[in-house]
This record gives sequence, structure tokens and C-alpha cells, in this order.
Amino acid sequence: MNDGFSLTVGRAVLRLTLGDLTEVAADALVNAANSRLAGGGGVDGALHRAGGPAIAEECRRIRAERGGCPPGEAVLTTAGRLKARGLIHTVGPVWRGGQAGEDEVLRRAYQNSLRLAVAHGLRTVAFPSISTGAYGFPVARAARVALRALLDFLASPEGQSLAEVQLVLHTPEDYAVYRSALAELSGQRPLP
Ligand code: AR6
Repeated sequence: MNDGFSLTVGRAVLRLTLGDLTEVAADALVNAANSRLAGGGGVDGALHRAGGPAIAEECRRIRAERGGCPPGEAVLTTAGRLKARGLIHTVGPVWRGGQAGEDEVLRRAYQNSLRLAVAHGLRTVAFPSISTGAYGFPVARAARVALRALLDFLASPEGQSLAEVQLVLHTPEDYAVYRSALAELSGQRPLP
């Protein structure tokens, strides 16, 4: 885990780091889940393994009560043994070529995750790069959508109780893509 790059937005800090989300300490970690909340590979599998069976148990209960979590929405469970008070499960879009509303669903996944955090008094939140693994969303486009959604939320009245939002990128390549997308969106040049 490096210290990454950070930017102040409103009252909060938006931070990009390179690392493993399962090792991050925050009030809430965000999982890139599927609609059935059934667990899987990627960051979902890693968070369930690290957090223990209490997470899957609560996911099963949510699935039984409300059928899961539609793309673009988010639900909160225990974080089990993870270093967090809660685990927010959100579902990104499956990439279908870019004309099927994928950008909007991805934007809502970030926005609704932060809304849920705020509603539960969780002030520091760490995300993975949603949809850019198994779901195939191209990372440069996903980075722009994700960062725009996070910057907009942090600048809005709704976002004022948040202290830090972190994007934890798993590879140096993804980190570089997010870093230059953030430079572009915030009008700054990336450091050499
Ligand atoms: N820490 C941070 N990022 C990670 C980690 C980690 N430990 N492990 C993987 N990533 P994916 P999706 C990155 O496939 O595309 C699951 O099976 C990874 O490099 O985890 O939203 C679910 O159950 C990539 O950049 O999520 C769903 O069925 C990013 O996390 C489906 O995959 C997202 O990749 C969701 O697909």
C-alpha cells in the first residue's frame, strides 16, 4: 500500500492508492458484488475470504428478504473481520459495448454507495474499481465515470459529512489510469 495521491474536495479528501482493499482500514469498504449477492471471484471473493462467513450469512438474509441488489444500487452488511465498521455491496454494470446505459449504472453504484455510508454515519469509505474486472468495463472510461461521481458527491450538500473517500487500485496500470483521469477532471497535470 502506498500513500497514493490525494485531493481536497469540499470538506473531504479524495485519495487514490495502489493496494489490496482487504487490508484497508476505513469506516466502510465497498464490494463490487453481483445482483444475487452470491459471492464470486475478484475483489468480492477476496473480501468474503478476509471478512469471514458472517458477511455471506447477511447477504443470504438480504437475498431472501428483497431478492438481492439491482445494478446501480447498494446494500450494507457487517464487515466481519475486515478493518471496517460496515461493508457496502454495490453492483456495477456488465459491459455490453457502452450503449446500454453502462455509464449511468456505474455512476449510480458509486453515488448510492456514498449515500448509504452517509445514512449510517460512516465518514471514511474505500472503493475498488467497480466493474473493470469480470464485468469488462474499460478502465479508462470507468475511471472518468467513477471519479466524476465521487467528486460531484463530495462537492454536493449530501457529501459534507464524509471525511475521506479512497479508491484502492489493485495494479500499477489501473492506478496510472485513474491518476491521469483525476488530473484531467481536476484540471491538474499528473506528476511525472
Ligand atoms: N483489492 C482491490 N482491488 C481488487 C482486489 C483487491 N483485493 N482484487 C481484485 N481487485 P472484479 P467486477 C480489482 O472482477 O468487474 C465477482 O465475481 C480488480 O483488479 O472484482 O465489478 C462478483 O461476484 C478489478 O480492477 O469486479 C461479480 O460477479 C476490480 O477489482 C463480478 O465479479 C474489479 O474487478 C463483479 O465484477
